[in-house]
Amino acid sequence: MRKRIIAGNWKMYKMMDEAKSFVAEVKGRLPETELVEAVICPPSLFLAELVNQSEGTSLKIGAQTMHDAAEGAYTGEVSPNMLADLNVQYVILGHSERRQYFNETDESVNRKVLAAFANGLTPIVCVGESLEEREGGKTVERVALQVNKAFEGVSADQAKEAIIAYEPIWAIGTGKTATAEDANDVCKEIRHEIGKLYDKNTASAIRIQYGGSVKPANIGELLSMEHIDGALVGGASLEADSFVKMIEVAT
Ligand code: G2H
Repeated sequence: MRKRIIAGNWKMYKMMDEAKSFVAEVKGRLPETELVEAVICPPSLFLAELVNQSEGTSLKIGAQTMHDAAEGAYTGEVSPNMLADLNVQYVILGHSERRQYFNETDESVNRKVLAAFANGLTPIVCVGESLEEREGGKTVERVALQVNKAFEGVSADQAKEAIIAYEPIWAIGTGKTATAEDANDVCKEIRHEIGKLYDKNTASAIRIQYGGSVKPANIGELLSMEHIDGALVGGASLEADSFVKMIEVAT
């Protein structure tokens, strides 16, 4: 059985005090369970503080992006080994906002996925189609291509540990959610693609999240689907109550 994973993607929200209050509140309220992982991905400025604050609890901390190089003249960037050095465990890679506003491509996402594994970080690899691609019947083709490129050079053992987040771009921050059935259909195709790239064991081990306007009211239905193992949550992960509620529903 795959362990569920609910990850909050805070994007560029919160001040340090708010981030610390959130963790202080949430860490005491998370249900004791082996069935669900709870992850918060804050802005990189807060990572060190939140890793320290959540030490010894079940709350895990992830980054929202990183560079693929170990070091270098890359103004403004953080490296995979810097994240690993802080004991950050997860890193979101290839989020559609990174692809749209920061020129990330399937190739750069692949380099980052390889760098994440090389540094002991678990990548949350985001894939998803635009509204135009969905309406043109190109969803599966687009997502399959993203998966194939992202996993180039990744071993089966590594792939088993990876997380894929399926986020249809048209459902991000818009209040529109794909129906649970539609989301499940695409997650099933993603699993199928992993099966073709590797084998059945890898396909059944890899965890696939759905993302895009997930909230306490709809997470239960999404998680009831066979191929949806968790959620990548933006807006609804910013409030402690709502984040804890989603973990409770997942448990
Ligand atoms: C999609 C998601 C989190 P939201 O980007 O990655 O954000 O839940 O606000 O749609």
